[in-house]
Amino acid sequence: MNTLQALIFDVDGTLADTERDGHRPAFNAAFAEHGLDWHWDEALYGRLLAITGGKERMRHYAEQHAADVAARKDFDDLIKKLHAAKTAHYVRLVEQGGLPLRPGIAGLIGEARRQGLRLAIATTTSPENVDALLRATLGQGAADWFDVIGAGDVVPAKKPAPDIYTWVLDRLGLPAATCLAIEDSENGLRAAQGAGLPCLITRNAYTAGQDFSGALAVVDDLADVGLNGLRRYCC
Ligand code: XBP
Ligand code: MG
Repeated sequence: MNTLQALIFDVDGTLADTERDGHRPAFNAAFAEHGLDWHWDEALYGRLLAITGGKERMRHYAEQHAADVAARKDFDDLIKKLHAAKTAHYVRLVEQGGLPLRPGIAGLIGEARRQGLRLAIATTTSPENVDALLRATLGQGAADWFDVIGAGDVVPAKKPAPDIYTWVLDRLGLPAATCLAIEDSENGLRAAQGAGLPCLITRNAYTAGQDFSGALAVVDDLADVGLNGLRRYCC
């Protein structure tokens, strides 16, 4: 039997409910700033979450709903500019304190640190966004609590590809079976499973109806689970 040595956290939807009131308004602000009449409402955004990665999501949307924009000669450049603007808006929203951690997350991280477990992050979102969220919620220097932070374009293929988890595991130097991935979405679960990781799901409003077959457990949040609860689920 393996002993649990590390927790690997997803960020969006897992550490905090960042999508509806963080990423979504930041995308909409970037569209307005660049003169696009695109508006992603809550329901549309929920469907678009199937495409992970902000640049990939905008590209997909344009190809499906705005062929004129997708056909522009400067389309690749436009996606880059939109994404830079979106990231700046998102970081500002996070710094204003509007995106708290989900219940149980701060307690779990504290307990894991006290018990000497290693911590890591495996996310599709951009590194600036992770830094801003950790700073705003856990305090200056909290990023240093994580031995490895795998984020954004460090791997070319985003979740549900396993690449980001494999990248993080390589740097942790631990066998997958001694780590636990904590995710909120089917795409995240498939990525973790592809890297051989046991995975626990904390679902949220956007992911509640997804297929979590193969997860160790599915919970609504981590408030009543704690580290002992996690140990019971795995390793
Ligand atoms: C998160 C994402 C990200 C964010 C946007 O997925 O899909 O694309 O919505 O971030 P996961 P960027 O939680 O499965 O990692 O715009 O920085 O890409
Ligand atoms: Mg997520």
